[in-house]
Amino acid sequence: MKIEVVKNILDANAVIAQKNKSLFDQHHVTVINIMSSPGAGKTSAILETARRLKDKMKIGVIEGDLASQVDAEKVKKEHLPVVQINTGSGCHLDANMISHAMQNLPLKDIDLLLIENIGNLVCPSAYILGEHKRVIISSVPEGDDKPLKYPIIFVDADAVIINKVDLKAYLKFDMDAFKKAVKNINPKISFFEVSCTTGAGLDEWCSWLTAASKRKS
Ligand SMILES: Nc1nc2c(ncn2[C@@H]2O[C@H](COP(=O)(O)OP(=O)(O)OP(=O)(O)O)[C@@H](O)[C@H]2O)c(=O)[nH]1
Ligand SMILES: [Mg+2]
Ligand SMILES: [Zn+2]
Repeated sequence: MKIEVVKNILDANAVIAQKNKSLFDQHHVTVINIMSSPGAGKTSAILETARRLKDKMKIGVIEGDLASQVDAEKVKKEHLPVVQINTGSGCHLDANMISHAMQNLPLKDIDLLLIENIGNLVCPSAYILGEHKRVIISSVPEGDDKPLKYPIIFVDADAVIINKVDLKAYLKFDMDAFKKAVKNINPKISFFEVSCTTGAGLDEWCSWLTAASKRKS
């Protein structure tokens, strides 16, 4: 019985996510759901991506955190439209939250919407939001064993950014072992080795994102 209740919640979420997606498609907005553990570099990646792509496309952001507007304020300084969602004790974003947040965004003026999910490698994977692509950010200090311990987050992802490669010299991180573990879960996933601090690898990531975006005609 308990399992049935959970299933109903996820079914209800999927219905709202589909409505969100229809609205995004109607406005030709490409939506990326960015998931990672706390501190892996979601906000840093959003800011660096926006700096590189803002002359090519109009970017909007939804920030998810339990509390505070810290991340939204950083995005606002880049002069991008942004909505902050505070979940209180909630450990993931869901489609209903996005449905409310998107009412406060100028969708007709946005080509690419970057959603920063709550820092968590578990349940964000179960809640689709209406996104077109799912991206995981892992980072060198977290260790190369995360795909073995938290496989679920990689199952439906389209790309993995491995951030903080500037710290490789100081930490043991076996890149081949990490990629092998991810490919065992999801063979089709794309990898980007980047540093949001030095800028390494960000152009390749931005090219992938540009190709993934459905541009407005
Ligand atoms: N050395 C190094 N530090 C980085 C890099 N990217 C981000 N950081 C640092 O890592 C910390 C966390 O980065 P954020 O971008 O805030 O991470 P986040 O995933 O948005 O964090 P939450 O929103 O709290 O989950 C900050 O101190 C960043 O400056 C990187 O490529 N190299
Ligand atoms: Mg953040
Ligand atoms: Zn959760």
